[in-house]
Amino acid sequence: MAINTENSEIAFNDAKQYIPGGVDSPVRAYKNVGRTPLFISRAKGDRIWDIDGNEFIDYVGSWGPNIIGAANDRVVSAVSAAAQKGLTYGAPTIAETILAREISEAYPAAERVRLVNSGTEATMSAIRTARGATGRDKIIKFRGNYHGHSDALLASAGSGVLTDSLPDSAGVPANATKDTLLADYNDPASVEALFEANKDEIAAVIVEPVAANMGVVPPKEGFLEALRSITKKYRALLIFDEVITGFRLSYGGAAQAFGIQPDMVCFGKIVGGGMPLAAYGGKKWIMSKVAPDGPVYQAGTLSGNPVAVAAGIETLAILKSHPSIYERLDQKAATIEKAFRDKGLNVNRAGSLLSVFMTDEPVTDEKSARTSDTERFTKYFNQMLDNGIYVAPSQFEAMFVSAVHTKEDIAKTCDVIKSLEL
Ligand code: HOZ
Repeated sequence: MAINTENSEIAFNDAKQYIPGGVDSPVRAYKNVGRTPLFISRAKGDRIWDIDGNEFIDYVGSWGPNIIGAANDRVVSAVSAAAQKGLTYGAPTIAETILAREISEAYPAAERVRLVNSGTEATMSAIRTARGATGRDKIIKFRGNYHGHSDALLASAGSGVLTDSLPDSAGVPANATKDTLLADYNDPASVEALFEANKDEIAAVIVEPVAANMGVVPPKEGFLEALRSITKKYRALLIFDEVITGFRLSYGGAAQAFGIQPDMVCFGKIVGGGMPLAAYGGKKWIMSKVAPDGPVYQAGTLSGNPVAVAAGIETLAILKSHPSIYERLDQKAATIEKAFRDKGLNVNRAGSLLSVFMTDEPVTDEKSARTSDTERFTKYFNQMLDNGIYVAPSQFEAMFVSAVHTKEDIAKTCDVIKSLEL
């Protein structure tokens, strides 16, 4: 039976009077799944509640940050303590060095780290730095990989653009993407061909080491290795966008999980512990090009914000002191994966990230992801939601398992999957 969403409906109508589409980020509008978005009143641990009092097991986890659940007590205390001392200074703090050192120690390629406010800022700044460091303008990105909404990276972007079937964004001048070359995910030959056709012109390849914005698409065996060797061969930089995978696939992200170190990396989500914080980093020689050491400009009033930094430090401390979290996340996600398979559904998984695809084709790239039957996905989504399981309202987003999902949560989720009528 459909849950009561009367209050959310009123709130949505009000929001639409002042906010485009009633939301501050498009996928939240539930446009593609044909129902009113749930307006949230609170979230704690493994649960989230809407303003009608409906309670859900939360597998969105704020789209990734909540790996240790929502509003972890230790993180909230750290945030409150920092807030008492001032919300923002616009001046350096010792805490920023502590967080940068922690990131650097977890991730060998991040010899120097700059803290910013969002994943979009991190990827945009990493690209600028890569161009500044190499003196080359062109970059390669993969169709269906999403790296935030900066102009140069909104070409064949996944995530919300894919969800709403937009070709690309209006308002992005052709000139802004003219140096963005597109390759196919999991297809090293398409990358090599671009390098051959653009000799000495390509600054960097940016990739989600596990794609998670066209649904979850793991790299095929050898794909990341090939990117590493092709970029070396053509003296270009390899940038891992670990906004989703960083501190999730392992403490050292996808780089550690797959044993490949890039030249540069972008973080977001978990690194900010639920606060607006992200980071980009790279080898010392590359990051030395960033102002004030070098000529690549990037700045921000709220960069290294003390409250956000406190949340990041505490979240990473919790993850680091509980290394078994990653194995348990894997087991829980594997149990859900099995439930989908037993139901005859097509599922991709990498650690605690999963996506069920409404297609019989193996999903390995954007083209195959697009074969999904989105109407069938809508049926799936509505039945999950109406049975208390909160998942992303899009075929092209991930399901996030957290450290605080209990055995009972997983069992209930599997029961709901078993009962689906698609
Ligand atoms: N498409 C974004 C995640 N990949 C959505 C983020 C949000 O709406 O908060």
